[in-house]
This record gives sequence, C-alpha cells and structure tokens, in this order.
Amino acid sequence: MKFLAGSEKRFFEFVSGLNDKDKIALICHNDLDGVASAIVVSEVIGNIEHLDFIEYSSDMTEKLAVEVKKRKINKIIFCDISIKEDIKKIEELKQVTDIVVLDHHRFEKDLNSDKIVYIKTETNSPACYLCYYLFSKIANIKNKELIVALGIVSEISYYQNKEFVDSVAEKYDMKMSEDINESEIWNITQDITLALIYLSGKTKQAYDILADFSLDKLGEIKKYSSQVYDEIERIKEDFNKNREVYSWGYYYKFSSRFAVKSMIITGLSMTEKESVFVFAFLKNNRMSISFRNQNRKTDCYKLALESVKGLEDTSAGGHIPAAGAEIKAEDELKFKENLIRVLGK
Ligand SMILES: [Mn+2]
Repeated sequence: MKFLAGSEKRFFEFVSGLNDKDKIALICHNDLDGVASAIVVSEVIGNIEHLDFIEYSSDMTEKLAVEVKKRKINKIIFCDISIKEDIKKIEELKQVTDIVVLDHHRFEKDLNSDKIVYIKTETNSPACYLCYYLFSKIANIKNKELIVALGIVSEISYYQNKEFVDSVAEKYDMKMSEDINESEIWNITQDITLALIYLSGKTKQAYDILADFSLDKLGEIKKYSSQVYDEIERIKEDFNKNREVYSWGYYYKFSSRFAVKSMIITGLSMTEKESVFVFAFLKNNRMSISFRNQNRKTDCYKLALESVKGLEDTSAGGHIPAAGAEIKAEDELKFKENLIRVLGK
C-alpha cells in the first residue's frame, strides 16, 4: 500500500507503546468506511475508552475536547477523518494527547510530528483497508475481511482493490459480475449505506450490528434500509411532480426525515448530465442547497457563491460538478433571484 505521508515504523512504535493505563479515544467518520475502520481498530486494540462517529466539520473536535478532559484521554486515533491544521482545538489536543490519523482524504500539509502519527494513503485506498493492512500485520483479523471489503466497495474503490475484494467475495459466496454495480456485494453495500442514513446520529447502533457482520445479518440491516429506500422513491416521484423546470435544468425544494439529498441529486444528475440540478432541503428554518452539473459546463462552485450573494448568515463551497450552500429558509426568494440572474430563466 502506498503512503503519501507517514510511515509504518512510527505507527508500530505507537501501537507497541500502548499499555493498560492508556485511555484511548477512537473517532471515525460516520459512513461505512469509518465504521469498518472502527471495527478493525477496536478488534486489535480493544479497551476503547471513548468511541464516536462524526461528520467532518471545522468544529467537529469541540465535543471531543470536552470528553478528553472528562475521561482523561491520552491517545486519540482518528480514522477516515481529514485532520488539518485549522481544525479547532487540534493544538490544544496535541498538548495533552498523542494523535494518530489513518486517512485517505486529500491533504495539503504533512502533519507528522512527535505528537502526531499522520498516515495518508491515496483516495482509492479507503481508511478501512489501510487499518486492515496495518493491523493484520500484528493480529489475525481475517474475520473482519468482509466488512473491510464492503467498506472498499462503498468508497467506489473496487477496481483499484479488486484482488482483495474478489477473494472475499469468493470466500463468502457472493456473486460478482463484470460491472460492480450489478454485483451482490454492491447491493449489500447499498443496504448498509442506507441503514447508516437511517441511524444517523446513532451510528454506534449500526456499529454493534456490523461488528461481527455476516451475510445472515442482512435482514437486520434491511429493516432500516428499506425505510430509507421507500423514502428515496417517494422523493423521486415528488421531484417529477413538483420540480420547477428552467431552460438550464431543475429547482426542487423538499424536506425529509432522512439525509438523502446528496444521494438523490447525485443519482438524478448522472442520468441527465447536461442539466443543472438545484435541490433545496428544508430543516429547522435553514435551507441546505445542493448544486450538480455532471458535464461541468456550469461551475457549481461559482454558482453556489453567486447564489448566496447579498444574503446574511450563509455558507457555500464545493467543486465544479458538485457544490453546496446554506441559507436562512426565509431568504429563498432572494436566493432564487440570484440563481436566475446567473443562469437565466
Ligand atoms: Mn473514507
């Protein structure tokens, strides 16, 4: 496995330095890659004092800093979370804990220092596979192969890690097809991803089900995923009925008890690559907006910035084909005026 930052040597020095008195926090992303990483790490290290699953944000470590103080945490392991210099409290945490980062998100600065072991792989080597690669050198964790393979597939990294995933699929008798999207392992991955959406904010419940996951536990996962699946179907029907059609594409406003906006807009925009899709999701007087244009003719990042111009209390960011913004719900009309000013009617 190729490391873009960090070394195995320093990682194993950290692991061999662990003892019974250490109070370890394990903080992972709340998606399947993050949960699979947590399963691998806790299988080998055990005895985790504080386990949490979080969504990336610049203030995501505020809550952690409180726990560190309260529980006297002296080691933190972050998996599948992009730790950067500007993360709030990171300097403070560095003073009182040792930090290990096992991650595959893009980064600018190598943060390795005597307080941080910072291991970064290429995007196509998901965090769970990095954890598996490292920990399988010191423990037999073959029983975690299945969840790791599912994690790899969920990160759209099958083709880059085909040999490993194929061997797991064969072992568990899962039917593979030329096209990964038509393979059984893809369907299982989708079910788990939807279940994680259902259980968002309660990721530990999903972790408990997945910790010793086997294919006969799929029924348990489907109890959750089927409800999110039904909701996605409902929203797609509603989109066809209630979307506003413009010369450039679609504006669609909706709300849901599940965080399915990105999943739906990405799926729909892939089927109509020339159109610009703008989805506005209403929640607690705020409107969270997604922009998509898969043929990249419209710069969604610029569009996001332009569309919040002149409004108060906003945020906007992203890339050319996909971007996001947030505004006050009461500013919807002004937002749409901006949108039409930039894109036309
Ligand atoms: Mn990941």
